[in-house]
Amino acid sequence: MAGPLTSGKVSSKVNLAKKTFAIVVAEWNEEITEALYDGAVTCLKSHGVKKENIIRKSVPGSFELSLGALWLAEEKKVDAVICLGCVIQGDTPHFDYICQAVAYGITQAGLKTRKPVIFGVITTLNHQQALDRAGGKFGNKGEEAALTAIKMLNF
Ligand code: DLZ
Repeated sequence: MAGPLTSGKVSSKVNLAKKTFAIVVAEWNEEITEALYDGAVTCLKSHGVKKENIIRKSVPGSFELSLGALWLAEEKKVDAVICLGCVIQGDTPHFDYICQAVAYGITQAGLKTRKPVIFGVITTLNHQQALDRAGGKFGNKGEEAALTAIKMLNF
């Protein structure tokens, strides 16, 4: 099922050539998160964001996205932060703790800094579902996250 942000272009009232985006990428499930990153960068560039105004930082896992995002959002030059991660369910409740913590932490980073901090984290039951959302049959969540950041800057 598609949401309003599936893919494509949004018209921007703000001059995106003057905006700086920070992208935090989790290293866990790297194959997926790198595909999300590619989707986000392609989307930002296609909307006129300059390559030099896209900052990339890596964190070990999705749990660390919140703090990475907070640090970046606190930087004056950063206008929006996009968090990219992929949490795949295992045999233990670990999945639930990470998903809850990262959703809460990313929300807090945005509220504390009053900047858009976008939740581009795939939470799936298996690897195939993640592939489907990282450039597969359900689009690319990284691209959606980038579109969300652009929309929030136009709020
Ligand atoms: C430990 C862990 C596990 C089991 N699974 C994932 C995952 O599916 N996706 C992800 O991004 N990170 C995972 N991690 C790592 C945690 O996010 C975190 O990096 C560690 O618990 C250290 O704080």
